[in-house]
Amino acid sequence: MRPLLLPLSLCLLLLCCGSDGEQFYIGDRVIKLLTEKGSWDQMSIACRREGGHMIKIDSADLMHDLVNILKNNVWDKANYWIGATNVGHESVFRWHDGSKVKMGTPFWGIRRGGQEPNGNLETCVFMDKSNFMYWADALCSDNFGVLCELPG
Ligand SMILES: [Ca+2]
Repeated sequence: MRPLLLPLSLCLLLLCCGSDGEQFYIGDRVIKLLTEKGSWDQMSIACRREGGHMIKIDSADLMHDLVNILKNNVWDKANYWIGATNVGHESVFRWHDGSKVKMGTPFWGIRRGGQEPNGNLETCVFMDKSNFMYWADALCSDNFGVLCELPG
């Protein structure tokens, strides 16, 4: 029994506590996708636990490369929080460093004829699996995965 038990417990350990993330690189940026789900605040803490912060997507090139990687690895079947929020910033969305989030194409999605962000109460930003990973705002209490950026 013992030789069977050991691999079984190892499997359980991996299921329980093993890596639930995928790390990859875009240029010199180190990005980690966490598949565990939580609120925007919870996943912000999860990124800090990894030693980084929620990803800041400040260029169309980075957005393009990121969406390609998500699609090519079939990681585009889940929603992921990114580091943009307008909590405490009124109508302006900002990144963790206080810089302004770019609006419009090629970042934000368009749905039902309306441009995201579209919600007064929706103040946290995620990459939307149902809209080609373009961004949308959502209630910060929604449960999504997260994209973190780690120090290079
Ligand atoms: Ca929205």
